[in-house]
Amino acid sequence: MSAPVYEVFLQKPKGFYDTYERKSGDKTLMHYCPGCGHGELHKMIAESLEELGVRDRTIFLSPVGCSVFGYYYFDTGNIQCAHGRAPAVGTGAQRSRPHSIVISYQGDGDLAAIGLNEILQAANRGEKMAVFFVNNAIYGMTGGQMAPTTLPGMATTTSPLGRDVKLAGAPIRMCEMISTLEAPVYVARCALAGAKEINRTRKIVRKALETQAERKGFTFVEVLSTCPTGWGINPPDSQKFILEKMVPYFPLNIFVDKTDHEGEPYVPHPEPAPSKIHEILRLTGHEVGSFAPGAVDPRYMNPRMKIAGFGGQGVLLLGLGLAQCGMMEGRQVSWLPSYGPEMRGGTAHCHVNISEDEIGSPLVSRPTVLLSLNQPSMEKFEGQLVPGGLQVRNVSMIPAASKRTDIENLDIRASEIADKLGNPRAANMVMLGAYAGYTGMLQLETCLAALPEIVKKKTLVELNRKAVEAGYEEGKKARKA
Ligand SMILES: Cc1ncc(C[n+]2csc(CCOP(=O)(O)OP(=O)(O)O)c2C)c(N)n1
Ligand code: SF4
Repeated sequence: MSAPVYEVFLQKPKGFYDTYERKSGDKTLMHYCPGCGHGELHKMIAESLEELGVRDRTIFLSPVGCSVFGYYYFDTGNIQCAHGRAPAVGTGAQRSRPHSIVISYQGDGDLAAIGLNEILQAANRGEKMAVFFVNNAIYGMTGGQMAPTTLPGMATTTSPLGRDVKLAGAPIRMCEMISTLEAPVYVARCALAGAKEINRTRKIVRKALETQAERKGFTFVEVLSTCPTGWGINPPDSQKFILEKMVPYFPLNIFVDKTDHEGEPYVPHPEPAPSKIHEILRLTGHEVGSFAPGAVDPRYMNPRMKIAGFGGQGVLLLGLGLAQCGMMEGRQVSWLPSYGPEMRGGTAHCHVNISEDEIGSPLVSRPTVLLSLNQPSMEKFEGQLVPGGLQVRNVSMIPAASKRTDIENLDIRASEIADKLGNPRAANMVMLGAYAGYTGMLQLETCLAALPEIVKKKTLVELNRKAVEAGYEEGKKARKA
């Protein structure tokens, strides 16, 4: 008799990414402490999204708290929200993309303290979103301070003698509070402790997401969850703590279930919204530049740029100019300034994206192009350039050599060129021209046409025009060489 063959599959839910990019070492591990409830709840949500077939139209809102890195795990749309503000962000996301499933995932500090108003208002309006409220009776991420849900007498780092309800009030029961409102269609409390309750939690999670898929209204699921680290209790005993100490105060219940009605039909997004800027501009009757794709070396396409120098060098204006030119040539653009504390003499830098496609974030942390207007900027930022990236250096202000051997350096005596033209402060426009001439990413005509938009003083337009042209020639010469 042959032995039965068993095949055991242990695998991550498909709702998760294969690798978690935040980990430089083991990309398969989450960052949660052993025995933490967050990982378990994440898994239940990811499994349900896959089972319901709605992952591709789900937007996951990460809070501030231990679960802040939700966007590294959930293979969905992701938005990281300011502390407590996820229900407000979710309102915007749901209303602008009504075909989406919006998940607001929040801790007790996030939801019941700083974000208490947001959650009550969203619940009262009956926004179509699934809120998962992780109640671990503590501020986990910041080291175990008292939360609105900390139990009476429970010791935390800010209540070492135990919560005194005379001073701190009694713990807030969120489900009971939300249940008094008219709009919510499903309000439940469950627990991540013991096989029976964990199973029940899985069903409740699924029910909340199903209710969203059927577009029936606002759902609120409070999950009593372990924080072994913050509580100073080992994982098995943490589960006992939930069942013995938390449940008596926070009874497990389905408080509201009004899901027994027809939901709104799922209507897919009518048609893909135009994403290319020239399509959008054409809708408003504007014609845009005639940039010919293919004319630019692919290395220079869709640059993620950082532009840096000292305050007064026109660094932010240079960034604006690049973004303006990109837009006039029919690309998506973003510009994000970063100021030093001083108006003059301090450091300044900005982030610019010029892209054929929609831009996910205006922040550029790994630039493909760096425009360094002075030496401290080069020293500070050239390490961030991706290998093979391009640095345009204003060598009038950078005596030192670049330390990177795996990038391309374009050296331009921008301040001296501008000085000869009449004003060294036009060095920023020399840099713009040089970048355009070297890479071919922006046409000279576009740069010149953009000038009146970016240089507000009419008397300075002529000087800046000459600066752009001079820089462009320098850049083009270097390209040929
Ligand atoms: C506006 C703002 N205030 C305060 C903080 C500090 N902060 C970070 S996480 C956190 C509490 C998180 O606790 P909780 O929501 O219970 O989540 P947990 O870490 O327990 O999962 C606080 C107060 C912040 N990041 N932003
Ligand atoms: S501190 Fe608490 S909530 Fe945060 S990851 Fe660790 S166990 Fe989880």
